[in-house]
Formats: sequence, C-alpha cells, structure tokens
Amino acid sequence: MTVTVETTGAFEIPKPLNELSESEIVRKAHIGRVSTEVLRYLTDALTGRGFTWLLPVIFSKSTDPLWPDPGASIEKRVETEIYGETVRTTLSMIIHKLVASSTAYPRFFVLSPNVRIEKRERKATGWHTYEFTQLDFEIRGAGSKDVKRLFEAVIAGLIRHAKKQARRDLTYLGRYGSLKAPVTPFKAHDREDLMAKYGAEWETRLPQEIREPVWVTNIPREFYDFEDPATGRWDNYDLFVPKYGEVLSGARREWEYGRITAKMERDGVKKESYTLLLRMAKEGKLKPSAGAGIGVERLTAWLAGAKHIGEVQAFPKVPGVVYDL
Ligand code: ASN
Repeated sequence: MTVTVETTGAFEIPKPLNELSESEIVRKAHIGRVSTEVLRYLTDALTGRGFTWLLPVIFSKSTDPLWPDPGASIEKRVETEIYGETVRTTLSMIIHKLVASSTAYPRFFVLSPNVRIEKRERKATGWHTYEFTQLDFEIRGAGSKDVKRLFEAVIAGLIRHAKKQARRDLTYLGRYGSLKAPVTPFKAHDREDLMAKYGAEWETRLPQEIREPVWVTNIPREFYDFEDPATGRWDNYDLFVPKYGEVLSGARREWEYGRITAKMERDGVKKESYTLLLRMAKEGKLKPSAGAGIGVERLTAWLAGAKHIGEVQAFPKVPGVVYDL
C-alpha cells in the first residue's frame, strides 16, 4: 500500500516504515530511543513506588463508554461476537481499573492498547491516532492531590532522565535545549475560567499560551469521574503541555451504586453494558480510588518534539488511513 503524503499545512502525515527516506529512518530511530527511555523511566518510577504491573486486555463485555465526553469523536465502536456473546475492543481500561483496584490490586498500572476509531478529520490535528497506548493506573484510597503530586514528580524526573539518557537523540531532534524540567507543583486552572477566557476553543488555545505543564480541573464527562453533588464540581484533572495539549487524563472516582446509576440514567449510558461493575457497587464492593491514564505516544511526542503523534508510532495509525501494518 502506498500512503499518499499529504500536507495539512503544519506537517506531513506520517508514512509507514517501508516508505521512509534514509534521513527519515534516522529520525524515526532517534524517536524510538526517546520512546524507550520514556517507557523505562515510567515503569521504573511506578514499580519503584510499589505499583503492580498488569498486562492489558483487548476484548471485554464492558469498556469505557467515552460518553458524555466533550473531547470524544468516535466514528465507529468495534464490537464482535465470540462464543455467542458480544464483546468490545478496549476504549480504555477504566472499568477494569475500578474492579482491579477494589480487589487484588490496590495500586497498579497497565500499558493498555486503546482502539478509538476517531473521525477522519482528526488526521489533521497531529494529536490523534486510532490505536494508541495508555499507561493507565489506579490507586485505592487516593485523592486528586495524591495523583497530581505523584505525577508532577514523575514528569519532572522523566525529563531529567531523558535529557541524560537520550541526550544524543534529543540533540539530533533539536529538542535538547528547549526541554526543561518543569517547576513543581504545576499551576491548576478551572475549566470554567478557561472557557471564560478563551471560549469554547480553550483546549486548542491553552497549549499555545502556556510555557509549563498545567492541570485543568472540573471537566464534565463520563459517570466514573467524581462529581460533587453539593457543588456540581467535577473532581478530575487533565495535564496539558505547551504547544501540544493534553497528555494525561484522570480523576477521583465514583464508587456508590446510587450515584453511578443516577449518572448513567442522566447520560443515557446503557446499564446492561456494565452489569459486573454495577453488581459490585450494589454489594458495596467498589472502593474509592483515584487514577489517570497517560497517552504514551503523546508524552513521547512532546518530549521528542515530534511533528505528528504518528511519528512516534513504529506503525502509525492516523485517522482515516488504513495501513498494511
Ligand atoms: N484512563 C482515563 C482515566 O483513568 C480514562 C480514559 O481514558 N477515558 O481517567
């Protein structure tokens, strides 16, 4: 297959490995080494802090509804039948995380492939792919502050590590000088204030304005993020990095049966797709937790100064393009 190279104005659409020129292969290899250091550092940082490392799943009866989520743009949901039952490919492992952190794995992470068939127009954002990997983690009994402080330390440590261990690669990529370990704690902005300042386009405007990573809190979305019934505020947090955008998304979680079902009813989420989760909640077996998922390719793209997130993937999955591999 030949992928026609198209320019979107800002960048070329990433090509498959067999179509790269010699200099493009060298660039790809440098990005591959930055990616290796990102994975090495993140997995060491979490296992070193007592996290259990689980392996991912692909097919499940329940997966993330990704609804309502103002940022979601799903063209098609992948469902198939196995052994007479309908299963879905993983949109995110959030449901698995709630169950796992409430039972055998109070503190764990997983490198999880997510399949999200994004609308074609997202090819041009440079920031979406229809398969990507989340480093998804969950901590029983934790709150937002715990997760935010933990990841500020991890991001700052990662940048110091990458500048040391991937110095040659970052220098080749022109990123060594501009990549600075951020000042912690990061600033936090309420989404309502950002809407007042930048309007509905805040998600694209914010990365153009900031010089350091910042948290954005209080974003209305799926039932599993905690919403304070008294104030209506959402106890969730996304991490935005300069020029690129959101690289991490997470929250303190809902765990009470009445609240989860009320939110599902309000949002039109089918309860029959979440039978096991709801049974556990009803029996009081879901425990309070907090966590988040990091887009591994996005985080690497920011570190490496990639032009398109697909450049970070050995086998790019750019919306609208079906590759051989
Ligand atoms: N991984 C995210 C979280 O932990 C959920 C998602 O990807 N939709 O909150």
